Amino acid sequence: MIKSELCEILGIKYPIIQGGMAWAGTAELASAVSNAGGLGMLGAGVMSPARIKEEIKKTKERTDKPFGVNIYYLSPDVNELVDVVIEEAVPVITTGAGNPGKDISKLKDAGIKVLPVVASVALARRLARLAVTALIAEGMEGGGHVGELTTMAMLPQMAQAVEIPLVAAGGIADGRGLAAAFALGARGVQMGTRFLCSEECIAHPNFKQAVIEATDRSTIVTARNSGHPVRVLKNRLSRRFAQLEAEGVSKEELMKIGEGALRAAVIDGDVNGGSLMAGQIAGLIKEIKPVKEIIEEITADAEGIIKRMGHLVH
Ligand code: TUI
Repeated sequence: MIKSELCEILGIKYPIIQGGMAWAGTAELASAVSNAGGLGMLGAGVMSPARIKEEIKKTKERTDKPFGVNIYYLSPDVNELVDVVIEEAVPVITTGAGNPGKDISKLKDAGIKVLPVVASVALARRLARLAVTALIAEGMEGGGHVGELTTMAMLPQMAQAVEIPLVAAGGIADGRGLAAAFALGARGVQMGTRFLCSEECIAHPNFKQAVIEATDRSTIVTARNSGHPVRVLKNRLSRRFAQLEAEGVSKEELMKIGEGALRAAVIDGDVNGGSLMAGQIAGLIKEIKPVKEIIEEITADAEGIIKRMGHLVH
């Protein structure tokens, strides 16, 4: 069986964290992932603090296993969201799209495990000094808000720089990816796009179908000029987005369009006008499966791969 120290640290069976996807990371998905032995995550994303509180309550009703909340640091409600996770004694939080440094001691004092998403060695070093629980190194292969480095290039450099456990994210959706993550120095993986295409995820069937139909070159990064680049499936909106960017539309305006469009994709299934956030690995995903099957298949495949890799040593 595949296990690592991440399992002991988080109290989970398999070293797999579900990406805290905005709109799609609801109680339904998070509780399914936690019940299957991974770490389920609620995507606070652009949800209001009141809404996320409801999702936390729903998740607690559906699982007695650890779960977490992802706090998106570009959200205007970050401070309130931090208060909510403390009030609700959420076991784990991940953070994204910013530096959560100012909130670490408050969260740790409340007994919450903190796993910031980082996209550079510099931020990893700074947060390691604040003794966060672990770091999620998310490469630009991932969907949604991305940095500049690839998972492949970032992991070994981060593993060299810090001693705390690392979780690899971006470009991982199967046993090969999990095995590779261990080789790169990670102690586990975070996956978003794979779990988006699960039976339990509430994302609209049209969005899931668009991922199933995607190939290796179906995604692009938009809004690079705005300082908040976002990886999405190519469609009418992403082409319009690229045009607005070229015309110099402000980054606030682009963010606003992006937020409304993410809801349109996930909830309404608008595959033309919606923001279909998905990672480069979308082309590998060919079936919508139950969360438990996804997790068990990936861990069993990784186990086989790691065992067979032993044969390379003579
Ligand atoms: O947060 C994500 N991915 C997301 S959040 C999201 S919600 C959204 N909704 C509408 C428009 C745009 C987004 C969709 N996808 N991933 C975590 C992540 N964090 N990836 C990269 C980073 C990151 C980047 C820079 C983290 C820290 C950072 O710090 C800058 C620095 O100071 O080094």
